[in-house]
Amino acid sequence: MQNDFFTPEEQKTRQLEGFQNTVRHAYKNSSFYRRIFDENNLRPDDIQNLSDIEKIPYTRKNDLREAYPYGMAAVPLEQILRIHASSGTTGKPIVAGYTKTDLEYWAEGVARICEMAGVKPSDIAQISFGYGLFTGGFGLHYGLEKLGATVVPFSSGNTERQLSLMKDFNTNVLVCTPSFAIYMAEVARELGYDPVEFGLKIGLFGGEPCSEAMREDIEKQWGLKATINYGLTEVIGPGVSGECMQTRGMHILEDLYYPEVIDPESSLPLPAGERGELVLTPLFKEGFPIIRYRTGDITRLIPEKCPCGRTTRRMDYITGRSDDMIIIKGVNIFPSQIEEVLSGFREVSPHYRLVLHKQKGFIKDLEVQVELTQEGFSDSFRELEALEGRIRRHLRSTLSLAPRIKLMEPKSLERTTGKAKRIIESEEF
Ligand code: DLL
Repeated sequence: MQNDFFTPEEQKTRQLEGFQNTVRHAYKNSSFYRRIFDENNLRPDDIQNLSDIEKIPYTRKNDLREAYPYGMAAVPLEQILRIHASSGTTGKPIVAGYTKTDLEYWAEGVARICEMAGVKPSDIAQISFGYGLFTGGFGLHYGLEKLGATVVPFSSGNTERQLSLMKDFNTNVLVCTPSFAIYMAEVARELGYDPVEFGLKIGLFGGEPCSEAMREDIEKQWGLKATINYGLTEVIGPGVSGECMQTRGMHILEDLYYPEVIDPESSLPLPAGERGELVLTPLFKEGFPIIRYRTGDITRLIPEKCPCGRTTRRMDYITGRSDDMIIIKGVNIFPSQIEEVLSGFREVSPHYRLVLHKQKGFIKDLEVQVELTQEGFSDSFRELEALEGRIRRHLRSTLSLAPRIKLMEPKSLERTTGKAKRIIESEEF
């Protein structure tokens, strides 16, 4: 696992080599990239150093949708050993196919992410991500096995049984979305347990944003160290980046994934350290290679070195997706801004929902449904009204816009065992 300790020069040499190999392979074997290169008068030999990659156009989600199901393949289908897909909310799913070599790199990468987070071969890890077309379950599964940990492949759902097996099997690592970790703690309490009694040591959380408030909540409730990791189906699945035990940003496996950050509007590269849209190129992929993929995820690369000594750069937590931005009455809002304001109120739970009231396709109004905690709940109308007023004022000063607030009873918002769905659209006529 010395890969995380390369000097910057060694890192660059490896990245250039990986980039050139990927470009050569894609040009030769992918009809999609052959067309893109030809249209732009590019040849693989035009990539002589890392800055040359800016000559290559970005690949976007829509390109992958149009290529459904196998248009991105660069090997004969008999060499594809596994297929995953991400459903998204609209349109056709995005398909990813993996060769034997791709699966080996993937497992190796996820193993490195788990090791960075402090997981040891002697640990017992329960995987509560869905197994199936979603990459979360299988991705973490093979990575943890590669590391030598004991895997309990529970998959998602059936929360009470998850908890009872966790106790019986002496599980000490929990692998799931942060929102499911919160929900599991809630169910454990309802069953009369203090989650700390479960003896969990490390959480490997990913697949959706996790605010600092959520992390603190999870760590306090379970008495574990919560680490966050990141990835996406289009690029591989989980295992693109993950936190070391310093938990100050996610180390990107830079020998395997080449990161860039661009301005989502102008599409131009941003100076080091600035926040923008993350663009990724996996440097080893055979099955469905992808070059300069616009992830839609908003983050920044952290220029400072990590105290852990690894030389791989870290990416900051995702503050939103470029397509999550809500534009309402000309004001741009990211759901994470709302989450941050809400997390400052001890009367409200980490569960919230944003309802976009639309008229003729435009967002007319934003309603923030805020779930109260048991302590925040009150019989007094006046107290609730005062709380609502305080939340609205805080949101107005952060967003420059005052959304509608709807206080919800404790435990009334739907819980999920996978990724939380925070945004709902409602069309008004
Ligand atoms: O969610 C892969 C994954 C599974 C990563 C398990 C980590 C753990 P998709 O279903 O294709 O793949 O969704 C990818 O989820 O573009 C981000 O918007 C979001 N996402 C994933 N991890 C994080 C994270 C998997 N740590 C999309 N923080 C990505 C914020 C995340 N968002």
